Amino acid sequence: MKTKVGLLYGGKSAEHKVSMQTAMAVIKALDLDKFEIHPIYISEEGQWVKGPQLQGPVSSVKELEFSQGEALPPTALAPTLFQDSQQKGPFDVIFPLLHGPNGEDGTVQGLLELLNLPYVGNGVLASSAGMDKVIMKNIFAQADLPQVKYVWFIRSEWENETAAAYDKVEKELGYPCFVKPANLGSSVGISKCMNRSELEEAFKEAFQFDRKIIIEEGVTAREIEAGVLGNDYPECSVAGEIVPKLEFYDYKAKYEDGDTALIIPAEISEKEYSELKDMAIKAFKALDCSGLVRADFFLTREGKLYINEVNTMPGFTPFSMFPLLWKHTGVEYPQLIEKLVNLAIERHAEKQNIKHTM
Ligand code: G1L
Repeated sequence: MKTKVGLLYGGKSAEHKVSMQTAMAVIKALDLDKFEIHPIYISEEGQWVKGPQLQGPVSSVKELEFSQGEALPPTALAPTLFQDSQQKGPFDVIFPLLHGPNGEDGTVQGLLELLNLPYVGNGVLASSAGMDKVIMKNIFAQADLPQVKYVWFIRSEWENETAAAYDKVEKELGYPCFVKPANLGSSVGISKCMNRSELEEAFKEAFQFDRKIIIEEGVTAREIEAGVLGNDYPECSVAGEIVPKLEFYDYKAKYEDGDTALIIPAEISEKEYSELKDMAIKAFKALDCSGLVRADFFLTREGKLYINEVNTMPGFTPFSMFPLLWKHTGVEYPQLIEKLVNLAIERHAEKQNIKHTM
């Protein structure tokens, strides 16, 4: 019997196109002798449309943008999409390729939990905690993971005591510092500040994107990343380095120009790698992750390693950091996808044994 994979992609977000491209790559990599592929497209308007089973790779994202059929909001469509008359799902596993406020923040994961369907990647808790930089960093702090200094504010605190907010940043962090919206997966609304007037501008900018912002101490450091894969016994990939061609890459550089170089494996010492690996796994466990995570670090010239953040839904084309890190570790893209599907099914099976009453 083939494993029926429901591929969920598109979505109401700035990353709609990235999701479409990623879906195309995943379809191409899935072994059709083992898997049936059932596409579920989420339009930019947020309508969910179930397409016909795919018989092979598609040559254009157009082929994945279904228009007719049952186009409804997910709540209305969920029963027809995910259940048949025997109350058994038509899919063995869902592969959610979604980013941003309605995909990787745990809401889609919550829908899949209610439908009792296995799904690839992180659960509700890790997905939502990982979307909020402040919550994530507070959890890391509690796990004694080294981090650069940070402070945060909600909009009303800043509005009511504006000068006090800037004073706090200057007293606790100083310059340079980075101001970021707490809740965005991407790098929009991020500024580097060298003085008070830049700080004031940066607060205004960041608060356009979120009601909560985080300010981080600026350190001069290399950016090193690693992939973590597994459930209860996660494993760490080799490390990779991101070398930005600009001093600090903004949204445009990172997502449009592709103006960064990836060096895999990163040229770091054995001792540095060993420390990084332990930290990546500790972060994975601290956030109660499952499936996968990309852990991002800063490494200073003095050899001090800080965890920056983890990404519960990292870039996932064959040319993205996470799949490339695993390729260099010995796991090719199709194999990586198969492992993730199996991890999803295992986690779901284990959960079925949990008692809910005495
Ligand atoms: F399902 C996985 F494996 F957990 C998974 C899901 C989503 C891995 C990576 C992603 N990434 C994305 O969906 C995206 C960053 C391409 C969003 Cl557009």
